[in-house]
Amino acid sequence: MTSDRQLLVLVGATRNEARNVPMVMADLACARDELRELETELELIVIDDASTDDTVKLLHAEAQLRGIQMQVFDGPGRGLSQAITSGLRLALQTPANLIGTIDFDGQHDPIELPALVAAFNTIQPKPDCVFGSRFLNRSTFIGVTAQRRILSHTARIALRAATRMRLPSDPTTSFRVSSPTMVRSFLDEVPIDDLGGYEFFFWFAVYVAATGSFADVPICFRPRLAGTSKMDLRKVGAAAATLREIGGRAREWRRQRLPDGGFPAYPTEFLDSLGELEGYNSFLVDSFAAFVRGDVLEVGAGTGTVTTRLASLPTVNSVTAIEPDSQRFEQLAAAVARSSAAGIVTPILGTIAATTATFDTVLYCNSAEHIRDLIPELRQAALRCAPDAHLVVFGPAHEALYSEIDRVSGHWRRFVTTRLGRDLRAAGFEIVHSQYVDPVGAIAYFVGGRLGGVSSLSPELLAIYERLVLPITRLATPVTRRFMGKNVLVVARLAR
Ligand SMILES: Nc1nc2c(ncn2[C@@H]2O[C@H](COP(=O)(O)OP(=O)(O)OP(=O)(O)O)[C@@H](O)[C@H]2O)c(=O)[nH]1
Ligand SMILES: [Mg+2]
Repeated sequence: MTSDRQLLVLVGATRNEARNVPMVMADLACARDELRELETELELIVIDDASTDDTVKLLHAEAQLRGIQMQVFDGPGRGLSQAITSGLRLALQTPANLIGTIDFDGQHDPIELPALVAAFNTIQPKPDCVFGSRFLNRSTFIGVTAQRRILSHTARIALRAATRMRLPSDPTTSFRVSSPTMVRSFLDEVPIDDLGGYEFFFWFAVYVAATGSFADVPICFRPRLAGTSKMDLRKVGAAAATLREIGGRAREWRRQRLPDGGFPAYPTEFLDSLGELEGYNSFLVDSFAAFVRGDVLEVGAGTGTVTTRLASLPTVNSVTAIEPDSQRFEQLAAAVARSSAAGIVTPILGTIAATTATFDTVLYCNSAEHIRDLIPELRQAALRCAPDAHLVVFGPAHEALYSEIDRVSGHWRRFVTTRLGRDLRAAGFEIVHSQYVDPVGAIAYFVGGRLGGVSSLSPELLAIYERLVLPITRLATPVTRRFMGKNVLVVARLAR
């Protein structure tokens, strides 16, 4: 291959598609010839998950017959998303200029590949991904049951609502061509190891929309030639359950691409007043006190409001309180010196890198949302966990509550429990406990912060919160702990 030609590596996944393979391969051979007109060579990577029919045998026979460059690998046997991501990892090891995906059930017409590639080559600004869309004016979407059509449209609408972003017109299509750079950055940045079913496809679509540019090309979607669909209700339910999470991640990915996250440079005052709320702080510490014991590392201790309370818990031997901001650290050191906990607490100016010791509890209380790259941080935290240690993360919940207060505070994100769980697993933990805390606070925060445009918490507001909201929210938290609250609490330990 001369250097002015480009290489398209096309990744497909198969499970019992023997009756479709001959025709798909015949069409791929035509596509290969057409692509040569665009100075593009085609190579295939197929990930097969233990097909019990002749899929693999036929793939090899057809590739040889038609002179198609192809490699077939055994998949991890954990569903389509994992099969595709393992194929993409292999594609990244080739000199590919373009990486595509296609179904092997005949629903995508390989003859349309040149149109996808041409769009990729010619559209300006250059897209990071071209999506083969079933929903454009010139698309056709035939041989598909009404239920499947409705499902695809519903997914599209739900994703738009969850992300509040302009997305590709068909974010669940699996017929696409992407730049290797975009594929690599997705695989590096996003914790995908436990994405199930078809989730990879819309996660990647949302990632592209949040971090890069895309183009839509109409396709003629065909009926499945033969065999059976592997889509089922359970997979649809699992995908729907990730909607809130992907919505939050989408906006975080976008924030991470703004200079300084789009946060204002001026410091914030209201955090300090929260520290004066006796009742609020007791409530907060009460919510996770059962998981705190032994030698405690508190990362992002702020001005020490939680630190001194931790030190007074009967289960705690010592507290190492780390704070990276020098002004807050001074207040922290002063608060510790003033308190009866002085002998138990060691304040340190810095980040988690400031200690190499191991602890029985590592706590992030309202600090994980300030850390831009959370998974690398959690991996650092894992290194500081004794074998049976608890990692406790308490932080703001629900992207729908993200308001000006979060922005001026420099919050990269608000959490959902599923998202923290996925990040923690990616960092080597397993989840012990997961819940939402403070539902009434969530409503107050939504009304004040999102609707009312309140951008700082005045002492009067805080006093009202403490007197009226806290007593009710203490009672209501057990009822709403599974789905709603102003905060999340997730406790993990090192995976065994
Ligand atoms: N390796 C692997 N391939 C899979 C798995 N599930 C589905 N596939 C393949 O992925 C492609 C798409 O699967 P389909 O079941 O047709 O999914 P779909 O096209 O979204 O759904 P339908 O419209 O119902 O056909 C086909 O080539 C399947 O063989 C899996 O678990 N492992
Ligand atoms: Mg299909």
